[in-house]
Amino acid sequence: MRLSQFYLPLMKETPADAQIASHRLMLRAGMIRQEGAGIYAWLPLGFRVLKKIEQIVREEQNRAGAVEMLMPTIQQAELWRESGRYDAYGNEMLRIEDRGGRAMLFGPTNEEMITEILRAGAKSYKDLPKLLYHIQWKFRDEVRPRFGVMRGREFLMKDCYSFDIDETAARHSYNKMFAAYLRTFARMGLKAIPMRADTGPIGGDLSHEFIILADTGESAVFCDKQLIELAIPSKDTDFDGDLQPIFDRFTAHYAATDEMHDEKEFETSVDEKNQIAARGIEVGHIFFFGTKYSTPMKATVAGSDGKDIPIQMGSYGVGVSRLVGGLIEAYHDDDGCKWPMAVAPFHVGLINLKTGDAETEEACSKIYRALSVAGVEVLYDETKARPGEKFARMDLIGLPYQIVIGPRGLKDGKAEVKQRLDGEKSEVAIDDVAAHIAGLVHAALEYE
Ligand code: P5A
Repeated sequence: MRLSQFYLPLMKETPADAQIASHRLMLRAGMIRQEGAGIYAWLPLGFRVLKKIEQIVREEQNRAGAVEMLMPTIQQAELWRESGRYDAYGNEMLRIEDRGGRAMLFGPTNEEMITEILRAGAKSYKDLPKLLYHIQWKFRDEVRPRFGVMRGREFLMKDCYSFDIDETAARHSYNKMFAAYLRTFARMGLKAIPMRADTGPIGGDLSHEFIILADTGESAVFCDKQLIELAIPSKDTDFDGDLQPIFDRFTAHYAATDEMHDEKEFETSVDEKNQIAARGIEVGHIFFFGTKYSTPMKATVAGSDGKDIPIQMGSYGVGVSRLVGGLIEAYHDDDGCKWPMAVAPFHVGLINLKTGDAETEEACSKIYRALSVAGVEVLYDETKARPGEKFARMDLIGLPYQIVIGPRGLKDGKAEVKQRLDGEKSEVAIDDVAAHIAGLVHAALEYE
């Protein structure tokens, strides 16, 4: 992509209410634009990161055996009256009336709708188990939308729902999502720790929040340091096999959010040197709530003896849009973002130091084409801006590699390469630079 054709409206001054780094950087780097309280437009650069995150989430859901679908954002109040949540959900629900006076709402979550969908199609115990998910916008009229996309009112969530015949089978579904989440966040470069959590308006009594540690996080959390170093289940994990050992390994150490925290247990079960009392960002939350929805909504299947059995359910959420902010909190410095390769909006930034100079332009075009052919995503700065401005802009948007081409280097047959993550610079022969960088990019995109 040529920068002159892209839309990258950088901001010099950020609004005073942008209190945390990720919010400021997303505005400054032209990733989002605020369109209302807690409502954001995703500008091209931010949109690319959002889509990368979404795709990793999708791949890991599919690997775990979940099946993708898409439910609407607008729901009928009637469904929520069936479960009893229409009134219980309170002011966080955005209620709408259509022209016929029917009560509608913008979905804050989809337990009711998916239960209605499954109840219509699954009749026998042979139709279970099922794991269904979608990636769809939600609306919650939060009291205090803040920190940009971190706590928005409109936000993108992946929500998966499990349907099982009994509690043992439901636990297996829970474990599938538990393991899939460990993989999902690790692939993005995040250490997300599963913690015992409160279930709030979703319900049930088994629940884990996946938390990344960050000083700017909204949750107070307590855990054992050893959790940070545990090995993540690998690509060849058999999701139909026994996943209990994975669950057991990650729940053997103390980890709880504020609401579930037991100070006494924490102090007695965790070595003092391993005690972490910190703040964190909730990037995912999984729930097992049994028949909380299936009983009132009469979602049953016929068992092998012909008797009706209420379906055992769970739900599993990932904050896809929140993760964009969460990733910046984990990966930035004073100059800007430092994207891990897997979620970077482009893999490489190519800087032409002397736009208008025929030789420099030809060298850049050649590298640009070679990288594109090799499947590398390049943002090519061929604008007329001053070099200083180009460097600052590239640092701000934080692409993992920068290739800098100017007449001086060209004379020696050299390109300068900078790695954004550690700031390390090196010189590479101009004829080799495309292949060299393509190799590094492809290696960084590989995962376990
Ligand atoms: C699980 C899936 C649920 O809604 N129902 C379907 C269950 N869980 S949850 O914890 O309430 O939300 C799941 C994840 O969504 C993100 N999230 C938000 N992101 C941005 N702004 C918000 N206001 C917001 N609220 C929730 C979180 O990452 C949460 O873990």
